Amino acid sequence: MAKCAIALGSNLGDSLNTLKTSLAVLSQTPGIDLKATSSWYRTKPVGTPTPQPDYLNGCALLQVDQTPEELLTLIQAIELQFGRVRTEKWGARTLDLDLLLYEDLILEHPNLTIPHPRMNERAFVLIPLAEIAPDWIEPVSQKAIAQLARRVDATGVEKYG
Ligand code: A4P
Ligand code: MG
Repeated sequence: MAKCAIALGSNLGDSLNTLKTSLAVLSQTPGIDLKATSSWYRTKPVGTPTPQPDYLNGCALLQVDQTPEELLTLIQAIELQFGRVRTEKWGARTLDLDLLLYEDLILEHPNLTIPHPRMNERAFVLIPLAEIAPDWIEPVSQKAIAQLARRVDATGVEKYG
């Protein structure tokens, strides 16, 4: 099995319920073990072209039998199951699941980049990820997640609940 980290985000609908239920769906998928879940964070939207509600974000660690491509197909199917409609790029969404890390793999395909290309600048990814995988070395920067998390501005990222 391979170790893998994912990011979860939602800023439409009953976000907390959507995030929790999507994790339950993932953990019930054959070949996937849910190993750890971060706290949830309420975060200010980053880089969105138009104003949007705050997000709820978190991260999870999985052990998987699936390849990265199989995982991408799976998480996209789960996004659709939770009513995600893709309108504008970076639009508000009921559920966004991103593949962050897969072992120490570096992959650049037209539809799949691992590590996630924007994770190293994003406090809403690194702060939850550092809770559950502080020592994981991000293979592009060769830095530990805890170290990357210390470098980002955590303004607008608050623990939820
Ligand atoms: N894709 C390539 N690599 C990956 C990967 N590692 N994981 C492709 C998942 N998908 C990957 O994604 C667009 C395409 O990226 C997919 O078809 C897939 O083939 P999408 O989920 O359809 O669209 P998106 O999420 O709008 O675009 P993208 O580029 O994933 O956006 P981001 O980077 O996820 O940013 N602010 C806060 N506070 N919290 C957030 O969660 N999220 C975004 C979206 C912006 N600002 C945010 C948040
Ligand atoms: Mg996405």
